[in-house]
Amino acid sequence: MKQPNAENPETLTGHFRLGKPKTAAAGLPAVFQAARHILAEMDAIRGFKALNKLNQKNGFDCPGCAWPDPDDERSGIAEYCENGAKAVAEEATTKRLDATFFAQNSVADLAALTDYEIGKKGRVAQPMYLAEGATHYTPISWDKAFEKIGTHLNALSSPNEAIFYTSGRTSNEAAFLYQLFVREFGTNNLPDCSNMCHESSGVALMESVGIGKGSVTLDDLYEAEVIFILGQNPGTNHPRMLTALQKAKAKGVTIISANPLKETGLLNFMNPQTVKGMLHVGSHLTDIYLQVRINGDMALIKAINLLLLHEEEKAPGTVFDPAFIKNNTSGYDAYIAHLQEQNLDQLVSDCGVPLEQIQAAVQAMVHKKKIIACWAMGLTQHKNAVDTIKEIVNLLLLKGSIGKPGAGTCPVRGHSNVQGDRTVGIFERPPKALLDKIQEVYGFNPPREYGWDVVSAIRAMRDGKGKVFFAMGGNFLSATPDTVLTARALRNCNLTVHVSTKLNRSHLVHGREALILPTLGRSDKDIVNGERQFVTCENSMGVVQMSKGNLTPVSDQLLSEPLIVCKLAKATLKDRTVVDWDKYEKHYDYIRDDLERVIPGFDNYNQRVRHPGGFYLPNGAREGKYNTKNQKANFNVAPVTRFTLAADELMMMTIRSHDQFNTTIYGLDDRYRGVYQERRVLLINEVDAAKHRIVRGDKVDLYNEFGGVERVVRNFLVVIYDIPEGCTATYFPEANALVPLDSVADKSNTPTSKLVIIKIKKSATTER
Ligand SMILES: Nc1nc2c(c(=O)[nH]1)N[C@H]1C(S)=C(S)[C@@H](COP(=O)(O)OP(=O)(O)OC[C@H]3O[C@@H](n4cnc5c(=O)[nH]c(N)nc54)[C@H](O)[C@@H]3O)O[C@H]1N2
Ligand SMILES: Nc1nc2c(c(=O)[nH]1)N[C@H]1C(S)=C(S)[C@@H](COP(=O)(O)OP(=O)(O)OC[C@H]3O[C@@H](n4cnc5c(=O)[nH]c(N)nc54)[C@H](O)[C@@H]3O)O[C@H]1N2
Ligand code: SF4
Ligand SMILES: [Mo]
Repeated sequence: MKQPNAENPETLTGHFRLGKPKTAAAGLPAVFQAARHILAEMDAIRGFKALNKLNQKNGFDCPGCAWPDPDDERSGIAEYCENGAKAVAEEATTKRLDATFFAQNSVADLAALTDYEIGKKGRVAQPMYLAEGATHYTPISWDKAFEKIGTHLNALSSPNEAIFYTSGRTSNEAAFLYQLFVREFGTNNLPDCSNMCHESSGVALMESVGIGKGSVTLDDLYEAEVIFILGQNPGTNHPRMLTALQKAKAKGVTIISANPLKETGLLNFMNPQTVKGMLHVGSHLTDIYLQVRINGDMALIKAINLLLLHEEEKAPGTVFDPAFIKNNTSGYDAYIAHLQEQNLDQLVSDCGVPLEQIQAAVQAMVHKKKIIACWAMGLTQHKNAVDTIKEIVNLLLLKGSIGKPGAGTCPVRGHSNVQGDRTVGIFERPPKALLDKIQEVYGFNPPREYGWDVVSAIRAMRDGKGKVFFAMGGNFLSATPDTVLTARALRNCNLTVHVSTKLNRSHLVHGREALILPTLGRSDKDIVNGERQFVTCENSMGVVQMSKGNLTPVSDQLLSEPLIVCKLAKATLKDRTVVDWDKYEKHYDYIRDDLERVIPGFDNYNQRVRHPGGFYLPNGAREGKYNTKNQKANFNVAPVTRFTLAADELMMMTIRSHDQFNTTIYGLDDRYRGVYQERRVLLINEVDAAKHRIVRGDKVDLYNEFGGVERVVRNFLVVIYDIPEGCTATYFPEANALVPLDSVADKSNTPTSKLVIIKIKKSATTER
């Protein structure tokens, strides 16, 4: 085994413990955990101050996920969940990393720590610079830092040699200015975390229903008859979705879940904001649990659609919605012909769900016309992700379940403003209308050639074509696939720059020179010219709201993201720029005024966003208007992809534990799944374990040979788990070194992080 996973230390904690998976989510333990995480990072007064304004209409947007807040009344005590509190604890920590810290800790020493240990160090407190060949970061002034970046950028032989990444926490204001600067500089190289996340949803929905976002609002969930949740673990990743599901349940909705794991949060929920919940009385959530095989969703949905067709044939016009289909869709006949060619037994065997359970799901839907489909990474990070999502849309179209209350698409977004970033122009494949508008409003001609997404950016850096890497947030090294290759790519750059709140591994696996630019987080008070500013974010349901931090920043040397972009633009473009960056530096209202002129749907932005709760952006699919090429909602015909595994091969999905936010590791427990104090674990079915002659607690190495390259991660502890045969699970990012860069989704180019072929070998290494 040649390639050790050097960029991701393979140390075990030595404290691994297994418990029983939990049968109900939240309750008192959630409240306890929230408090514990807050108090570990700050004193009680700061903690109270932060939580008191979290998700309130006059407060700040949760830096966790993109789940929406209620439009109407909000709880004055706690409008957040355990993981929202953890996100705030992580960001609002009072631990600070200044020049002394970086003088005492070399880059190599820090890189040897686990992601958990790195993250717990604290907030970066001043701009830091790593010179070529240096072992330690040293302080640098903001002016010098911008000058250095400008010099590097201007020395490139083409603007297309620079890459400008965005993670999804960046506000609308910062993101809008960022894409404006990047395009005036001359490139569309704007990869973002979305490329690894919901890109497949965006591509599928755009082609199917004409908008790359979901169509439902929170209130639709309460009007739905059926909510179908696929490839999503809301109990951990969108915990307040459970509150919404509980409310929907009380109104009589049927919940169907499709997931290879019996996720606790989908089973039962003890709402910590109710007396019952605190007394450990839970609400049952999922009615029909379809424990589908990894990537079995296409076959599963097709089987459902086929059985629905059989019912429709028995009583025409009663199961499908003929009027909707006739007036709004295209491709119905071809799709029905395709369904009729399907072999039900084959579909059943492909998805791994017993026929009776599929029939139960069909019975739950057969006479219902208000269905909502929710999904996340379990659908998007697959080779056939775009077609699978279109198959879900096929189901909704057959039932006329879109463009009316209580029905529609609900791709549940990840980062708190990932949807907003795309809305305001962070896109490597910008639509012509956006570029035309920028030209009209600003007077410069933005580049028309498409830029690099995440996967192509890594290839470009590897091949020496991408030379300066700039990241607006995120942790590119750990979040991307093929960690060893990506490390090589980043090290190949002349300069890597990270605008960051916390220290992370991407600062430690760097280009020839590197910079860390420390920035304000959501919870931080942002004062410009003596006036307190707010920024705005768009949640998963298209609501734009203001977010106003209220905590004193840990250092007076932090700059807000909008100001960083303005100063970067001035230092780089100098008198080449036609944009009035000085104006934007004076007040964020000026940014919003101009954003409104470029991006549709933001009319009277400054006025409307000051309205408590914000405003909804226009959404064609929600209103029954399908802005596709043919102005129709399109059925899609795509086959079930089948692949055979060799006898020693298994499928692996890389998933999140309950104690992390992407590469930020809050803690070492995955409480709901009963895994404690260790992240290097392999969840495997007992039959597969027996086949591989491994038992609980054994230490194994995982490897594969995709494209003739051997990839390996060492020291994973075996956990026997209720997961379908042939399927295994590990945590992201520990297993990312196994995800091949060239294994991507068709059309969306998203890494296939939910289906990696692996082999297992007992570890020869001793624990370090
Ligand atoms: N606390 C917390 N919240 C988060 C995040 C976090 O890391 N921590 N991350 C945020 C981000 S950026 C995102 S994108 C979201 C992610 O939210 P999720 O998509 O819920 O996150 P994952 O852990 O990747 O889980 C995917 C789920 O899909 C299932 N799954 C895997 N493969 C398949 C499959 O082939 N078919 C089906 N049907 N299911 C499958 C897994 O068992 C798991 O339950 O959460 C956001 N919110
Ligand atoms: N194998 C595998 N890989 C995956 C996934 C998977 O499921 N499996 N999921 C993918 C998904 S869905 C996503 S979205 C990506 C996530 O990819 P990223 O968005 O790149 O990663 P994060 O871990 O969210 O980034 C965390 C870092 O962001 C910085 N940060 C936090 N808040 C702020 C802020 O307000 N401003 C700035 N400037 N910086 C901030 C901190 O320094 C922190 O260390 O990972 C992807 N990678
Ligand atoms: S559900 Fe998401 S946005 Fe809401 S409080 Fe929890 S982490 Fe924050
Ligand atoms: Mo994501």
